[in-house]
Amino acid sequence: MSRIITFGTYDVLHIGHIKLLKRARSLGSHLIVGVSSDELNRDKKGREPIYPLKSRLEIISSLRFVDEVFVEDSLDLKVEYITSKNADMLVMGDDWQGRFDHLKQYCKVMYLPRTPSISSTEVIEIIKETM
Ligand code: C2G
Repeated sequence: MSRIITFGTYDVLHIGHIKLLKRARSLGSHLIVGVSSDELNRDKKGREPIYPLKSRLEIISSLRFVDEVFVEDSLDLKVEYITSKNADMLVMGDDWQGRFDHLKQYCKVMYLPRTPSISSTEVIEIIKETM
């Protein structure tokens, strides 16, 4: 059965993350999540994650529909990650639509609709406003 791989920072976990991971897992029999390092998040989002890597790894690996986690150190190592994890399919939210099509020579690539109007950044803003 197929091994699914996906990547993300997964900071300040919210329903959009959960829905993506559940849908990804339902497409196969084993879900592997590459959790972005703190440094990679700084590069991607220009800020430190709220939850440090150790916490984000433990939170994601505690989800019953996640089978394996590892640290994603770079956006440019996907071929290495996909091959070393023997992934059959890469699944990402469609905010990444098209960005990983070049990986179709290594595995299937599927983009799933993002859950609307929620993001870690929005959650952080809402919390700040209610302080
Ligand atoms: N996501 C979603 N709906 C939201 C927010 C996020 O479906 N409302 C999805 C994203 O599309 C992504 C996953 O949840 O597939 C993780 O989101 P982030 O933690 O924001 O990850 P991102 O910064 O997109 O990092 O190598 C790829 C990058 O590491 C992805």
